Amino acid sequence: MSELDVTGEPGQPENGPAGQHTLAEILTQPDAWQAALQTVEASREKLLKLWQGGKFSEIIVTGCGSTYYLSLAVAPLLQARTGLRARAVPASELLLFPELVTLKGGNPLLVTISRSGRTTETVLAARAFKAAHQCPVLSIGCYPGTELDLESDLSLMVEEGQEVSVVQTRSFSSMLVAAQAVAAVLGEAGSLENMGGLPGTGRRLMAGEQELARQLIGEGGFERFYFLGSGLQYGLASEANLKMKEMSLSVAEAFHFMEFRHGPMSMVNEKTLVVGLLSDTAPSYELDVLRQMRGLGGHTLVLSDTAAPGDAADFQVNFNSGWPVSERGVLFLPTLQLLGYYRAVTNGLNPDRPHNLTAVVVLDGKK
Ligand code: F1P
Repeated sequence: MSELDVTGEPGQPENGPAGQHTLAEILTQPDAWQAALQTVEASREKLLKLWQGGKFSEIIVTGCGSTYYLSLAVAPLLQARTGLRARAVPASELLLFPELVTLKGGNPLLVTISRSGRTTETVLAARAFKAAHQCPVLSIGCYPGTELDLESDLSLMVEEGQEVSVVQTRSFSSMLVAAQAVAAVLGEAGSLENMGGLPGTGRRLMAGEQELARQLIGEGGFERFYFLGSGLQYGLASEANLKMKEMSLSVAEAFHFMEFRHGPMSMVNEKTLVVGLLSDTAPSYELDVLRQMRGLGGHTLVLSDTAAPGDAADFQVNFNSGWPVSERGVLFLPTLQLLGYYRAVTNGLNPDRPHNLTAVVVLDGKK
């Protein structure tokens, strides 16, 4: 098991080879998934006590940037598992327009997701939410002892997800595994045993994914990147888009599969890579979209559990996990992160130090 360089603060990369920290964090993330499962298992009783004591009317999931996209992946999972309406909103929307998010007289549970636990919008939104609803806050993050941790009624901290890099990779996927485990516990799916195979599967796939991403980016000559994901995958497609932008300053966008036809596909040309995150329940619709994009000259990379037909996939990664997508969503992430990483280094950029970005957005003077 690789040594996880657990650090004090995100976004403090020392000098050295470009992207050394980002690549190390991508490659070691399966170790952090194991820790995420252990963190949730250790808090199972507290989690069930908070849940059973709440009689909640709905679940609001919130974060910023990557952790907002993580919220988009987590909310439908919580809804599917618990049967309760769950909705993802950016923390700034919850902070500035709360009346547009929660129903009056409701009894919502707020789930905050934040690597640092210090993002001002998320901290202020959680504080205002508690004051307005006297409802508990459940937080998922990587850094204990921060404002958000102290603000929360129950915190699930995956310290092994901590990172030196600014961009979220290992932290994102470890918080996703923690959230998937929370959904399993709240949905009374029983033990987390079957998720225990995720780290080993992630390690098994990593070398092949790394080689495919390196070759695809190095030799593909692509200039535009579109990430398509529907259902549980839309949040992950959105995160892939952000990774490509943050690390490589490339033209990238995320869409629901079928939405891509309604205008954005006008952008597809011979220098376009369309990456499809296939679902379990609508693959025929999704593969038809990819076939159509190939017909427009685009190139396609399919990420799926089993092999996709060659007329829809120029390239593909198959996980062969046998698990439902509700439990294997994290397996999409390493390839998506590696695409951004190799695009950045191919462009002569340093993914450890993304242009214009800091690891945490703290708004001065906002309390
Ligand atoms: C949220 C965030 C990241 C973004 C960048 C700046 O941080 O917006 O999503 O990618 O790193 O901060 P956090 O609340 O998850 O710590």
